Amino acid sequence: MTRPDLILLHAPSNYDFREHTIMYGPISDVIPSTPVFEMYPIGLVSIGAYLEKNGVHTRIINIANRMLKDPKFDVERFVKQLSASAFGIDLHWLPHAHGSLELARIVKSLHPSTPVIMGGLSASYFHQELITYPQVDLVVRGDSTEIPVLQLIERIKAGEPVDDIPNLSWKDKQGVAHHNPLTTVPTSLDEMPLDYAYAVKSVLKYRDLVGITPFGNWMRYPITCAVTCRGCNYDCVTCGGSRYAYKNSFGREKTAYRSPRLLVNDIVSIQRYLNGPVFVIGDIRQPGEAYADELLWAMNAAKVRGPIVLELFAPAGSDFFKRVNEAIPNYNIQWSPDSTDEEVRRAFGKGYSNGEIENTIQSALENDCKRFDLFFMIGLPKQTYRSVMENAVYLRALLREFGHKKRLLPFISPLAPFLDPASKAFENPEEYGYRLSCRTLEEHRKVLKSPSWKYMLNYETEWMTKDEIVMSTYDAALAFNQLKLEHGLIAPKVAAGVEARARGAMELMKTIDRIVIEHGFDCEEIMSLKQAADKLSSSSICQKKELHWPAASFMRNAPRILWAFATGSESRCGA
Ligand code: B12
Repeated sequence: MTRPDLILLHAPSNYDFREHTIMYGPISDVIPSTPVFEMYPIGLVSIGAYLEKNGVHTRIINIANRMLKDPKFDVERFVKQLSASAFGIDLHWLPHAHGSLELARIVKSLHPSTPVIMGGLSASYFHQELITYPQVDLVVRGDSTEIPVLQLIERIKAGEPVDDIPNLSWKDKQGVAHHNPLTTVPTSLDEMPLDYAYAVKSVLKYRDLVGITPFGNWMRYPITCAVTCRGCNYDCVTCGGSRYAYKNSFGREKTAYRSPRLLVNDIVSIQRYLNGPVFVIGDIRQPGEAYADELLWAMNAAKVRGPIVLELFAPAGSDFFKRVNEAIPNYNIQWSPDSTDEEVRRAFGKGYSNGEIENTIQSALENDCKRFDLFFMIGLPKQTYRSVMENAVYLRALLREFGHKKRLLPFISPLAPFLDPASKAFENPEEYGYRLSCRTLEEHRKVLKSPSWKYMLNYETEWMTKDEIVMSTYDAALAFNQLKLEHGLIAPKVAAGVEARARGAMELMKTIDRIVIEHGFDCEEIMSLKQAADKLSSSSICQKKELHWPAASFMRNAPRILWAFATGSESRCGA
């Protein structure tokens, strides 16, 4: 088996999730991962593919998924037998602060002379603090690290100095940290394909399927994504991927895009292997109508027939959906207006009206949109308990109008566990009505060891305490659940399951609070709740499957994968 030059590892959110009682609650109910956030950043595939193309052997190992799949999986034993010129660990999402640092500590203790590299948006934001941890040798900063990582690994392999590599934070022999300028910020993504062929080849090369599996349930639900952009033109107040965040913390002046025809190549290439939905990240109108038109034209020419999910960042009219429908027959929409309270939505940075939301939904449904998912959030500026509950009142009217088509699905979830670092609200909490209880990386690492998601929250607002954020989440979820049941959007059995888990979760949260007041976090009483906490930490605000678009399982895709290999993995869109 080839010895990799670089091994990229992904850690669970809290490394000790298999032993400790952690009532994660609903923090991952509306994403594919479980609460340990076992999904790795898709950028690891991008780095791996770029390095392999340049002759650097790169292997991805999803340690979190291995730990999840096998309760007896011995991380230390496994890591000990690995060999590479360098190890990379993502600290992309801040909820990995505990797991990523712990995994880095284990790697460093078992391979003291092999460099440990960290990267991702949170690693970039906290680079000055991160580099001071003894288990961290190097941090590659920025939203696009393919080029500096390649340079770094080549230098490491050649035993040459790394002191002039862009975007790099490093330590000299005395342990003093240096931070090279963040100058590699590509203005186009045309040199960076998200090449899934790399992942497929890697399975064969390293004979490891579990290790590269993106998340626990992926074999049954093989969803993939295509990335239109890095950066964003919008400025949502709590988003660590907003224009403000990219400009101030990740050195990005302008959003970078991937050309429409190359993006279609990416999608066609994915659909050669898999029949699952492809999530197109970033509103395709963001670079302008001409981009959207060219992309749709190219998708049509390439006969993209599998399910495609498009994101909206702003309202859209009939003309847009008509063009989408003509180009891609199997399309779905995801949109996050976040609140039906216009004042809250405005304070959050989204200026459109409820009337515009209604027109958008109507236009999409009239133009054969297969499913329209509408997302709402809890923990926003100016949002009170009452305003959270009023979302359900408004939605009742909305579903009365559009519900009979059974294609409009609303979801509500909390902004949890963290307000994003680098967001406007994190940088200027008072200005937006936030009170932060954690600022540093170390504070976030520690708080991830809390017994419930209430204690993990790194914020509360002028309008809601942590308790209110938690309880309004479950109350609103119960109301949404009832609405979906009444409109036939979910089966009675599904609704009953969600209701039982939401009520159970509320009780458990209160029990944990009572124990914490009396005995603190680390006690026998908390430990005894582990089973209940694990059970009530998924599908407590909606059933995860409600979010699934139709997909054939990985096994049912196997013939397609073999065929793609037999006929060569390179593919071109018909455009
Ligand atoms: C797409 C997306 C998702 C997808 C995930 C797709 C995936 N597998 O990566 C979904 C919807 C599932 C998701 C979920 C979550 N997300 Co999200 N997501 C995004 C989004 C919109 C785009 C990211 C993107 O396109 N990246 C492009 C790819 C190609 O690059 P990349 O993965 O970032 O990797 C590059 C660099 O980051 C870096 N890098 C990454 N890892 C490593 C490791 C090493 C060693 C090195 C050297 C470099 C490196 O190099 C890579 C290549 O250049 C951003 C917002 C934005 N506009 O950026 C939010 C964003 C990243 N997500 C965010 C959050 C909070 C989450 C959740 C925690 C939310 C939640 N509570 O559920 C979860 C966590 C999921 C999990 N781990 O299970 C925050 C992160 C804030 C922070 N600093 O913590 C962001 C910034 C904004 C937001 N609120 O949505 N997300």
